[in-house]
Amino acid sequence: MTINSLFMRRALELAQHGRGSVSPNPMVGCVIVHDLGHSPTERILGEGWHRQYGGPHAEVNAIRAVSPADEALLPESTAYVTLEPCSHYGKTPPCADLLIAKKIGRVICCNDDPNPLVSGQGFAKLRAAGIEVVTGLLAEEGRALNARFFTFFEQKRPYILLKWAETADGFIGGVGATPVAISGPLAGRLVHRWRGEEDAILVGTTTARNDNPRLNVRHWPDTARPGMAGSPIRVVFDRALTLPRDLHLFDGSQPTRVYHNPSVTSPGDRPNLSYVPAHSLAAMLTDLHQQRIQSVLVEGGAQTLTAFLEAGLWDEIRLFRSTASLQAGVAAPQVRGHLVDQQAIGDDTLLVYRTFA
Ligand code: AOF
Ligand code: ZN
Repeated sequence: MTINSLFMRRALELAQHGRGSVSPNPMVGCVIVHDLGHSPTERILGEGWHRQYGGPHAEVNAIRAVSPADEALLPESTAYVTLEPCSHYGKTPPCADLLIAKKIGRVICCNDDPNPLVSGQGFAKLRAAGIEVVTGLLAEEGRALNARFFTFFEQKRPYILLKWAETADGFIGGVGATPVAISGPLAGRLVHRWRGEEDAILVGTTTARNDNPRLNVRHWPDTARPGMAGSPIRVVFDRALTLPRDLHLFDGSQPTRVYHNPSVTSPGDRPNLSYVPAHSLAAMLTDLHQQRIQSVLVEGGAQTLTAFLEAGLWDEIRLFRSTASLQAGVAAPQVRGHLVDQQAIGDDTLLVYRTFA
């Protein structure tokens, strides 16, 4: 490992402290190291990360951490930042301006910021001020850290997580309409934690009808993200609008979007319940993007999961495999992807697949 990647790994590590508190902003970390010219050995002058949506960015916190005595060393120092410093006046002033004002010697980043408000302009500002800029260091790690943020801006759709539980013999459901429990209680709690981490939760009509899910965060503390107006939103694709109106989904307790075929007339919006015409999954995802939804957890059922898989519209699969067998029922979808994690959750095995390694 080079010395540069060592410091960048530290910056990536710091960035992760923002998990759950900065969405829809990216997690960003910054380490300022005195390493140019005079120092015999490198020394960290300051570290910081983006802690809170709306709060100071990583670079600001790192600069603030530098002692007054060390400020004079900034022209001989490198700022390792996991993301291109911003160039815009958002909730905070531009980080590029701060780095220029502090006369930082060099800036090294993992990735360009995909946000069109910034993209490339942060680097351009720094270079115009004569600051050396290097980007692309640990680029894959940087992208994986903020996969939701990158997917949202680059693909103009939310990051899509598919979740299901299957038996050891490959069934996702039983023969009739009555739901069968496949994964155990610990897996169930974990799913509630995941719900709290994503912007939206989606189910298909069959699951909505048969399971009557609430799609809320009950079995885990809901750390509502400050950037979101109430989280997570509930989503159902009820093409022909045939779902009974007394389902939990329609109780108005959380923002809910019901997508339907444009040819069907909707009953009209109610508080926390919106009806949106969409002729395809892709159209639905475009609307969610317009609603600034960065991620969606798809909780089934088999038809819905298969539709996403077959359209290639997924980024991550979280699959619980139980030890039970059903012998008959609804076959689980086939998975193709990189297995990136595998762990025991109670009696079940959680397998995580991604489209990227
Ligand atoms: C950075 N450092 O730590 C973060 C950046 O509304 P604002 O002012 O918080 O700006 C949000 C945008 O700024 C966000 O969409 C992304 O483009 C960038 N985030 N930039 O230089 C940081 N969090
Ligand atoms: Zn910034």
